[in-house]
Amino acid sequence: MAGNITFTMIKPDAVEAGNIGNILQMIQAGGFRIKAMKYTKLSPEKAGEFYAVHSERPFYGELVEFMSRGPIVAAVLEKDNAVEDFRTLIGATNPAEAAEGTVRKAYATSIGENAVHGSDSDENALIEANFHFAGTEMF
Ligand code: DAT
Ligand code: MG
Repeated sequence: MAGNITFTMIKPDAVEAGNIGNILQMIQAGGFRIKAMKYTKLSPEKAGEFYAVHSERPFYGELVEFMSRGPIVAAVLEKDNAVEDFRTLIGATNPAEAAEGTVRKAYATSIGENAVHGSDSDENALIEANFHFAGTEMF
């Protein structure tokens, strides 16, 4: 059965471009309820840990540098079928391939700087939510 939470980050590029409000608007219009949210900044160590699964990929260093270069908005979102529906809302990793109406189509500038994160499985959604938030910070 599909789970009902996912984890997202509004990435440094979208924060720098002033798109926090626009992206939160799309998320809420998409039917997601905010369970937890914070404005924070990842250290290079934390960014590296979060993306450890990509540590052997050629873009890992660039990814860690990008994700730690400025503040982000981290949030836990609730909706039926949250992981899959949120991946649909944000669109393909590469904005050149993202569908019309998706967050990445609207706000991502490249495959590396693609405005938002969305968990890829129910298992990872829980791991990622707990990586950023204590149980007492989720409502
Ligand atoms: P997603 O964020 O859609 O889940 P992913 O998990 O494959 O994509 O990769 C994580 C992030 O790494 C992605 O949002 C941006 C970066 N990335 C992925 N592929 C890349 C590439 N070919 N070049 C540069 N950055 C890349
Ligand atoms: Mg991913």
